[in-house]
This record gives sequence, structure tokens and C-alpha cells, in this order.
Amino acid sequence: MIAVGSPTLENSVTRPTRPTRPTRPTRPHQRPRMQSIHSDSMITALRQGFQENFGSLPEVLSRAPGRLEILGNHTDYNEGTVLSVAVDRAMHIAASPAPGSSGLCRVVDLVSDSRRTIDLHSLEQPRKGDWGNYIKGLIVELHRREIRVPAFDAVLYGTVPLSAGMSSSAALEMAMLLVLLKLAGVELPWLECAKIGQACENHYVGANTGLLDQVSSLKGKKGHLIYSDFRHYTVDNVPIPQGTAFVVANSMVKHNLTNEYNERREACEEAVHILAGAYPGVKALRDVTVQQLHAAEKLLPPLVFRRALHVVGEIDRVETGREALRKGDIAGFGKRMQQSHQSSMENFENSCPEIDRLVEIGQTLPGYLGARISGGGFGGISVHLVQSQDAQNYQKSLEKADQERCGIQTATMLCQADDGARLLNCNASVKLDGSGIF
Ligand code: GAF
Repeated sequence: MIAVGSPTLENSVTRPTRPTRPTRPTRPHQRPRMQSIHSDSMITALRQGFQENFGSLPEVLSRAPGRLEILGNHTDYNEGTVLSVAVDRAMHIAASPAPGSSGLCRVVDLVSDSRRTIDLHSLEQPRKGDWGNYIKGLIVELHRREIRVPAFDAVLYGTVPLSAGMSSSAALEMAMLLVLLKLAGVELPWLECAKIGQACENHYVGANTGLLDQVSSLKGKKGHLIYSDFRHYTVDNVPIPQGTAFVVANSMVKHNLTNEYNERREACEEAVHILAGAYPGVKALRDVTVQQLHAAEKLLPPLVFRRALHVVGEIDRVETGREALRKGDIAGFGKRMQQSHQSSMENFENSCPEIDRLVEIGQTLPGYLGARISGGGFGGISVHLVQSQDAQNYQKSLEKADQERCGIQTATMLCQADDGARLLNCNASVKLDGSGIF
């Protein structure tokens, strides 16, 4: 999930003066192509940002990546499997316990220069569409688990595009959760961390999302996909085939997952309810094969059938796609990505014309292996698996063709698979990854 509709947590650099700061990226309307900021100064920038705002150096630093969903759309809450990847776009946080005992936490987003004050004694009310909800919701969930967080000051620097389907909110949640746990002196297993993030979304933000985004942010590995099983809560890292790359293209249609996402989930639940009558033992769409679903088609309202067909088909594509990767059949894997998108268009209806167009253009370009909508849908990004040697030309051609066809300046970027969320060494330096602006 994304910082829903938040106009404030922007990924453009509009910070006040700072001694050393990353090169200012151009804004999307000036030049769409995603700029990579290469700098050794992320930790320096965070430390300085913290010092400028709070007058001391931070005690804790964290980083948590965004993700791309590669195969397995809306399968997580159906107890299915997913192939995703944690990317080199992340939320970074620097924090310290707040001085005094007021119970007030001050949080500054360095990217948009927006601020929130969070009162630890007054966490009940989410503010609609506000990024502070992701932090308040986490604290509420920690309190439910009897983990007390001290008041803190924090600065944020995010490079995950917002409202694009790359899980900027899960990146914020996981980076913040690592900080909060460190400040509280508590360690939790990764699955519990993921569940706290999910509970924050479900109970505080109001989006009935699954666990995919948090698990992907936590369990990423450089050069690897993440294969997650949401029935058994296991993850495995699958090598990304040599010579391939992920190009991401933003449709510029901001997605908001609270309404339509919840509706899709209800349709899946309805399908399970009906199918359980036909096939004893069915507890989730995970338990139904494509053949069984077709055999039971007449029992389901047509719309519910199509929603279920998407999910059941996706789980099948994840499994056969994983097998294709194991055999080195990259074309076969790409084909499944293509089928996945087709099913999103026809069955789940969670794509949009802008994304369909990007996928369609991709199919005509040299280096194309497969493309699809990524994440919850209803806007956001398309992810394209391409031959690495063609990746840059592919980006340029996609942008140009899209511009010619509809006058929109699509922004594209190359994403690398990266490691999962972690605390950073306060004194080390780390490369500032892609700016994440679109
Ligand atoms: C969003 C949700 F947060 C995930 O849980 C998952 O359902 C995804 O949409 C669709 O696969 O990112």
C-alpha cells in the first residue's frame, strides 16, 4: 500500500539548505526519465538532516526497500504463492529517543520537507490520506503487543515512487518498525514484523491488504526474486536469470487501494464460500485448481468466477513460472507475465488503459520478454522483463512510443534486486540509490 493520496510525502527533493546533499533530481513534468542519484552521502544526508532538525546526531538508522510483484497478483490473501523482488529504491530513516517526557514524537520527511507531530497518548484517530498514519498505526500495533515505544524524533528519506504500486508504504512501515523496535529494545521474528505492518494497514489505514509487501521488503536478496508461500509463511530466494533486467514504467495513474482492493478481496471470499460447498476441504482459492474452477463455473456469479479465475490462474502461473526459471526457460517465464496481465485486464479488471498501453508497446520492442501490471492495480506501474543488453533502448523507445501515442511523458526506470530491510551502521556510508521520482 501507498501513502494514500498524500500530497505531502513527495519524492522530489525540496529540502532546505544542507551542506552535502544528493544531486537534486529533475521533477517529472520537466523530464520524465528516472534519474539515478549516485552518491556516498545517504547516511551523511540523513545524519545532517537529523542534526539540522533536532540539534544532535541520530542513534538509529534503518533502510527498507520497495518491491515489484513479478508474478502472483492478489494471491497473497488467498493463501497462494508470489514471486516478487525487493528493489534498489527504499525508505531510509534516522532516529533517536526524544529528549524529555512529553510523549511527543517529531517526524520530518526530508524529501518533501513536511512534518508530523505524533502524540503517543493520542493515537486513536487516523487522518484520512495522511502518511503519519503508517507510523501511528505501527505504534498502536506495538502497544497491542505490549511493546512500549519511547517518544522519538526521526527524519525520513524515501526513494520509492509513491502511489505507484511499488510498496512505498510497506517500505515506510518496515524501516520505521526496525527503528521503533530498536528504540524499545525488542527483537521480533521477521514474520511478526511483516504482520505488524499488515495489521497497521488493515486496522489503522483501512486497506484490507495481504502480507506480500511487508514480506518482500523484509526478505529481499540482491540478484534474487523472492518466492513467498502465504499458506505456510515460508520464503525462498530464486536467482534472477543472467542477462535479464526489470524496466518499470509508471502509468502516472495514482492508485488507491482502499476501495476496489477491498471489493476484489470480498469477491474472492465469496468464491471460496461457494466452492467449499462443491469441493469439501476448500479453505482458500489456493485449494482450487484451474480445472476444478472451470468445472464449477455455473455455481458462481459470472463476475465472481472471473475474479477467482484470475487468482487461481496466477497461483498456477507462479508455480509453472518458477519451474520455467529452474529450467532456464526465460521466454516461458516472460510468457506467463504476459498471461498474467491479460488476466488482470479480462478477469480481475485491476488494470487501466494507461498500463495496458505500456504493456502493449513493450511487446513490440526489441529485448521484450514479458510485461504486466505490478501490485494491487487500478493504476501504478507496469513491470517489464527485458534482455539486459536492450534495457536502455527499451526504456527510451517505450517512453517515446507512449509519448507519441498519447502525449503523456511516461517515466521509466531500471530496477535492481536488492537486500531486505535492515538497520544501518550509523557511522558507515552507503550509496544513495535511485531517486524514485517519476
Ligand atoms: C497490494 C497489497 F498490499 C498486497 O498484499 C497484494 O495483495 C498486492 O496488492 C496484489 O498482489 O500490494
